[in-house]
Amino acid sequence: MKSECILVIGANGQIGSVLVEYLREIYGVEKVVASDIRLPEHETGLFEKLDATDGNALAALVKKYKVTQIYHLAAILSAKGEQEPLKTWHINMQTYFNVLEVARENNVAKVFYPSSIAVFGDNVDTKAEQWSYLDPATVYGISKAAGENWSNYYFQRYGMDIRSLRYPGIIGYQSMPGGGTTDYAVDIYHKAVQGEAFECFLEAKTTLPMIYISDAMDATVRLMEAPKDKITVRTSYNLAGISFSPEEVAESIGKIIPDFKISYKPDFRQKIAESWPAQIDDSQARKDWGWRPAYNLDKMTEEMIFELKKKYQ
Ligand code: AKB
Repeated sequence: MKSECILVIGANGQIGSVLVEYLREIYGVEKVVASDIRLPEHETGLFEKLDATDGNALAALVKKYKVTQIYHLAAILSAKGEQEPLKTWHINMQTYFNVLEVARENNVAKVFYPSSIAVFGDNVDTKAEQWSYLDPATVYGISKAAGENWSNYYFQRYGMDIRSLRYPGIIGYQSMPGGGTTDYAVDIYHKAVQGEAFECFLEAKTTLPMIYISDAMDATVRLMEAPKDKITVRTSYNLAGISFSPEEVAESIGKIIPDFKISYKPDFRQKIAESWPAQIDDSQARKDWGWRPAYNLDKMTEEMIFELKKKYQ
């Protein structure tokens, strides 16, 4: 067991709730402190209620547990962020500034910052390269692009070890996403398994980069565990899993649930999706710290349906 104390901020969200369990398996239950502004449905270890816009409260937690690593997952996502742009900017940036400053003042050894494919905009045609131009179209994307640059600034200026991934849409059976443009790709499986038809808020052929939750967890911890000299990107690494459209995921589900039905009613999220690339080039992550995804679309579909069937039985 490693001698670490890891603080996860935003631990009750889609990624956080799975990551906390994953980290506890690796480092030990007592080494991972989960925190969130909301109380968890069930506590499975140390939990602290935290509003991460309150820097003093965050500093007190870091001191109390002698935190050595922070995973900062709290953020308002792309679709929800468009409803209240200035509030989204405030929450996404203030929480990250608090993390950066508290980590600096308390010599926290490593920080994980989740960025997103939302940092890319219309300037990228189909495939986003590691160093493609960033012209995000949403306030969420603008905040993530700014956060990436602040990560690099704290690395350059203070030598802080901050590591980051540009997550695609994450698909998992354990938790529900909230407020994102890629959320349909989780919801579709829940409807299919419950024998319901699915109305999709994106058009049939809108291809977006996605990743299965197990691959996302593997990539996250692999990045955080990589030797420091292997990390050549201090803004954020492109990360790719599987790119697919609503029509393709429906077809994959149809191989297991043949009477599954999908219809399309695009809303404001279509425009957000169209501003994002369809493909991500993650060759830098592969080269630097050995990243490889294990899941393709059909393999992910099989596991999603198998796990969700158990849940709804
Ligand atoms: C969203 O849809 O906003 C997120 C993301 C791609 O960052 N899932």
